[in-house]
Amino acid sequence: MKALEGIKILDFTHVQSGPTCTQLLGWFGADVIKVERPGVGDATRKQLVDVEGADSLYFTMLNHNKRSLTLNTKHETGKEVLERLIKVCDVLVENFAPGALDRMGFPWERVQEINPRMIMASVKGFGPGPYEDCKVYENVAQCAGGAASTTGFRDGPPLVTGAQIGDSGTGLHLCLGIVTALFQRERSGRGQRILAPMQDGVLNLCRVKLRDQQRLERGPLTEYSQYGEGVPFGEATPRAGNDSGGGQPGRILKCRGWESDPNAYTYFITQAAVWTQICEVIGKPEWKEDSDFATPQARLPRLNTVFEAIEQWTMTKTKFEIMDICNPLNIPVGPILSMKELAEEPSLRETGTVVEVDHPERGQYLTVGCPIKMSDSPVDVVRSPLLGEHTDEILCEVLGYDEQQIAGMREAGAV
Ligand code: CAO
Repeated sequence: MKALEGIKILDFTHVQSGPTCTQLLGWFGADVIKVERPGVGDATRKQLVDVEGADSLYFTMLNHNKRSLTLNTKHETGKEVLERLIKVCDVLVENFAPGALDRMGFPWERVQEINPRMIMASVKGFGPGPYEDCKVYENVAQCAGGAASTTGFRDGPPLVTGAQIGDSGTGLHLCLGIVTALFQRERSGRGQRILAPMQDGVLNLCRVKLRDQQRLERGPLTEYSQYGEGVPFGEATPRAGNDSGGGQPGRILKCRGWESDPNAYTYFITQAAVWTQICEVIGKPEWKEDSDFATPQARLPRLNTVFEAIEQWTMTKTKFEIMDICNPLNIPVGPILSMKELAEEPSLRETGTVVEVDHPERGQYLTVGCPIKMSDSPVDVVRSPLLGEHTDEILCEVLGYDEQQIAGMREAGAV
């Protein structure tokens, strides 16, 4: 038994944000029916292709544990099929451009009329307001949600991050909204509409930067490097390089091998509670008593000196040796792990976070499994469906069409 067993998801998602949400629902045990345009399918199937003729990794890695149904929702018969699907499904998830469902003839009011228990969940770039009609992709959301203006170094341009906080981050927000609405429906008997705008999701993840915006009105941000460097603050939360976001100063420092290995770095946090251990480890025992360095307050204007000394030590060790030395002393450090190192890490394979999947067109590939572990709802990662692989199965099992009817629909171009 899986947590969401028996829940049917009508999955109109494509590209990344929506598919990450419905993939999670599939991992939690829901029956995810991915609706795709006949002969075309999700555009990502054919984007960044690495094996000719096979679905791309972009598609396969975002669409596990789903069934694929091809359906032309602009065809009259296709619309009839869609109406029947709305009647029997619990959740409709979509991340079309604004207004696409309305143009298809299925606005929220109509969906609700067909099935009052339906939960209709949407990702859009922006919520109601000046930009609500815009099409939005990952980096646009990172820029419009405050992430880019606060990422990067002070003397450089705004930066986007490799973590897909606009797409996958919003998919997570949407997923939480869906399971919460399913819970509420247990008591109310009613469905509801859910909107997760990407701008809002990114801003939510940048909450601490809005915190700093308000702190800035009361004085300089003392934990930012620029404070110690005597650089005045402007009006908005600045970019802080690799400074730690919290009250415990931290930086990324070079480790042994940095000259040739772009990932020979460690994150190092000068946590106040373990300052004496840090002084011992880096060979600066005199700093324990020195009034310029003994307290967090005294260190704030001298963080460059502090981290330069720590880096002199980290450069003599590998990032893994630093972990081994610092962890027993409760000094928080983190090696900068490359994708190669993560892909090869045995413990991640054992927990199912990195999974090897077999695919009929492309053979074996690696993917990220479910990052949420539930003791009573284990996850089996099932390969992504081929385009329309389950069309007949779904039309027959879920909607009760017979072979002849399905053949007729196919001939008419509806499926
Ligand atoms: N049968 C018939 N038509 C279908 C169909 C089906 N099964 N599935 C989709 N279509 C149609 C849609 O109805 C739409 O038609 P209209 O333009 O006539 O209404 C058309 O296909 C294209 O859909 P779209 O506008 O959503 O797709 P796009 O490639 O032009 O835009 C994207 C892509 C992502 C920019 C846009 O969908 C969007 O802004 N989505 C919301 C924000 C979002 O999720 N962004 C993140 C994407 S991941 O980086």
